[in-house]
Amino acid sequence: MEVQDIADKFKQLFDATPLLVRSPGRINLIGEHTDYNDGFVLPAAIDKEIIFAIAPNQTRKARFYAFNFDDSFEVDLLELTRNEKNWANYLMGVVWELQQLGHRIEGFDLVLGGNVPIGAGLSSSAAVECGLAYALNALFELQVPTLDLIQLVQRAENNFVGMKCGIMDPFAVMLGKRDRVIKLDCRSLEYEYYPFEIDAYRVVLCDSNIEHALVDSEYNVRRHQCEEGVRIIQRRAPNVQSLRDVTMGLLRQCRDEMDPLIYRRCSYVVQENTRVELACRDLEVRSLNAFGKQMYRTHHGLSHDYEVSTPELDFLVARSQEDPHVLGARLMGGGFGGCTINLVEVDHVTDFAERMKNAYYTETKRDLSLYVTRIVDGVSPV
Ligand code: GAF
Repeated sequence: MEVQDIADKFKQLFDATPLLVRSPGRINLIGEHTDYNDGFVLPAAIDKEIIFAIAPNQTRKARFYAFNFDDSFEVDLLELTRNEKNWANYLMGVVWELQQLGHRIEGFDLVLGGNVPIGAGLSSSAAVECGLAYALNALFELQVPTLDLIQLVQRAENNFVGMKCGIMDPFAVMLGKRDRVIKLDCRSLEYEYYPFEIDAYRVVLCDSNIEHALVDSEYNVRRHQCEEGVRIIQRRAPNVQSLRDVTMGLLRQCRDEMDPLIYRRCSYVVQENTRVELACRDLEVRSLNAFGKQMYRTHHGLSHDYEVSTPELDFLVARSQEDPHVLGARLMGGGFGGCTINLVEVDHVTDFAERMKNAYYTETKRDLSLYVTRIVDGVSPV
């Protein structure tokens, strides 16, 4: 699907000249399930995008058309409520949160569509939400600063959609930069761009084609388990606000007071925060080998201690680990399905893809989808 397809559809449905905006999906190199623990992450925006065509319609209504689903939805902007058309909730959530900030959103028409796979852990949801937030901000000259838009998108997903996600995804989608990864401190929201110079390698995503469903899933349970861990740790260390403030030494001191399951959840998060720091140092000295090893360690923690993997994702990572042309691999995003992220030698990407597809089919009788990604800029006008 091209930008032109979206623009043509808009013309056909609404007969007006729209503003066009692109909004990318994201990858995360390392730092998984750390964002809602006030920790560190290392994401980037990628060349899978959703295109928006939008124009005011001089009514009180928003009219949406989702190209990928060939489905439409219309709503009175003064009567926004959750709907069984789930895709529309991501859009309404953004409008709702803008209204909560006191902005009057006039009626508008919208066509959206793109190639960010849904449920693959590439944050199609943040791509949809950020694209609309950016587009409405531009269309109605609301002058909401970018950082506020990012936080608003997180609230839209937390409150309207009901998924208690962290800040990483909207941050990467809005502020991604070509050929850079973002080291983000999810507590202070200070961030730094790191050059991601991997000339001889490619970031390859292996999509298990098992759609993750985070809203009703274990994701929110993991959040609560981390919070419970923090409450127990606070009995000894009242200054601790989140797992970000905890060392393995302190956690071990609290071990006897904790359910073993809570201990394992917390120990994963504490170690993952350290891994982000180490991985950034690896990038600074251009040691991609060491960086890749951190990725494997992350996967081990996500699978054994945080328990958000699936047999299929474990299989894919184990296969990558046997391959001398892969530096590192791990499940990416919330887990329970979706993709693995792999650092693969550029000259071996084709062989890698072939081998992984065959092995995955033999093991699971499912098809594997592969995406060789490039790191691009965050949301922008087209
Ligand atoms: C999902 C969430 F939306 C993010 O906020 C983050 O927690 C991620 O899972 C896990 O790192 O993508």
